[in-house]
Amino acid sequence: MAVSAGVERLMNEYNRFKNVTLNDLFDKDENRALKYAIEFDGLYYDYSKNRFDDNVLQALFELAKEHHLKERIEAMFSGEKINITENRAVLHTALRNFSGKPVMVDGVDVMPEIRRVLAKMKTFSDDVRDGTFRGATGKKLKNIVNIGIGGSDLGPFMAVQALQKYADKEINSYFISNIDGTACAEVLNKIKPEETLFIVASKTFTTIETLTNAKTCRAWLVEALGESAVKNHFVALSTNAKAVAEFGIDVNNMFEFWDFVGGRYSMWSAIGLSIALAVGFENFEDMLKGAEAMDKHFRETELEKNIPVIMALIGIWYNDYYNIHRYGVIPYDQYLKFLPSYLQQLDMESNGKSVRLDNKKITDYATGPALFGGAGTDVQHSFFQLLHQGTEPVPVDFIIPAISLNESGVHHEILLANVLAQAEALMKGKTVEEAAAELRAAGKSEVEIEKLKLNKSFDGNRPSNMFVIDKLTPYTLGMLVAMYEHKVFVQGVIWEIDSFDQWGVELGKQLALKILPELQGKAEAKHDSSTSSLIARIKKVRE
Ligand code: G6Q
Repeated sequence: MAVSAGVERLMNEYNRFKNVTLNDLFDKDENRALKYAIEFDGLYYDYSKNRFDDNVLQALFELAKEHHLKERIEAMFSGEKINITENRAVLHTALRNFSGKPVMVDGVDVMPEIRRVLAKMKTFSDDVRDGTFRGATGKKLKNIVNIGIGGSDLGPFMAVQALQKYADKEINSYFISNIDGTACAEVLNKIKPEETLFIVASKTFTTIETLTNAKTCRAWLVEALGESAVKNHFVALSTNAKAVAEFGIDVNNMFEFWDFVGGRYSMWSAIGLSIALAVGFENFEDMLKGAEAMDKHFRETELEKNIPVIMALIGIWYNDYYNIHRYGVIPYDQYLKFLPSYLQQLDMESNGKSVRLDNKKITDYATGPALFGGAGTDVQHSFFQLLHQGTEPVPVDFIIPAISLNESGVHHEILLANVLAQAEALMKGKTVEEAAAELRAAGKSEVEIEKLKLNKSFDGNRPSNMFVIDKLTPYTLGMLVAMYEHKVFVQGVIWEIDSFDQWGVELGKQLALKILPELQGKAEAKHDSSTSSLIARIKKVRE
């Protein structure tokens, strides 16, 4: 984002606007809430509690136009190789394309292959769930263990937790991701081999964590049931048939996807098999349909009414003009507890970059913020102190279903009251005078009031987005996730980075491969003195 006319205009807007508060904006315009809200397919997005006015918004839309956002959106959907450092198309949207229209990559329509794998996933998940496909001893497969990491874990894990209400209660879903042997051991301790299906989920089928965990699980199964049982108990999700065969999984038991599906964008592909097994293929398909609805909205709606575009531009406004490089996502829904960790990868692995598409180092603006979050109301009792009274504001997304999947007594009303209260409190704050008056009304002495009034005041003016979904369903989950995918994409376009590669994860992997034989005593450690002494210290304890 070199200093263009758009950037300059926004800098001027910032200088004009920076001291205007949210309270000022609401006092001035009683229609603000309705003016800055969008309703789409069961999703209500209220973005009025953000620090902008019409002029700021206009300048942000101009910035998007300056970056040819509409054309870039089209380029993504139509299969252009926009992941330039890996020379790949970016077509997670094709995985949820039910329009019947072709999607071309290198002159070939990818849709027939996508439909073929979806049909195979349907047959397989139906067969496992109804007991047509059984374990080697004839037992029903009731434990589903997904072995994968990063993009091959976080999406299915988050979705299976989110859709628990829709899951078959006879099926137990487990996820093994970490190389830490504890991850494997704790799952294997709970299950019986004859009732277990292992899904080895790895796009490349070279990832050390996944292959090591899969080997351990395979050995455990073979020890109990023999080599011939592998075909009934192991399937693979991958783009790499050769490596799957070498590992010892029949390629007939492999569900393919393709290099135009990025790891962290892959839960819509074969990587979603554990979701289909847990909740049934129809629900999995509904999730794809929800995402497709958001895709259509994103692709076809003018920028000014486009939910992911508005989210992205507001994020850019805080990140690059207010210099706030943090961002919170707080679902008020127990089922969405793991959405923030999923979004952490989506956002931070996509936009945590400092090299531009034109191959220049970024030195004069910030890209992706640090994202964190957790489920409300739990997190009100942990990090919300900082959100309310920390020295810097943290823009927050709140997500809440109007109707709970477990409406019982007053629980949901209390939950709803809390999310609305938090957003209001962050925005309005409490002046020192108000705090003093409250203390006075509570009978405190003037000395006590003096001592406490500042601590009990809140600056306010802290922005948030509010997303109200009617109810959490596979469809609304699909919509929400696709919405965040597109938000991340738009920000990448404006920051002029490749949101679809992840070179930043490589250096640590390389060094770990060097350190491993050193720890094992097979090679001599040659590092900086800190790393060398740590290796020596750990070796000594382990001996
Ligand atoms: C995601 C990343 C990364 C990847 C994992 C697992 O976009 O590429 O998180 O998903 O490293 O990779 P494999 O699926 O190849 O094992």
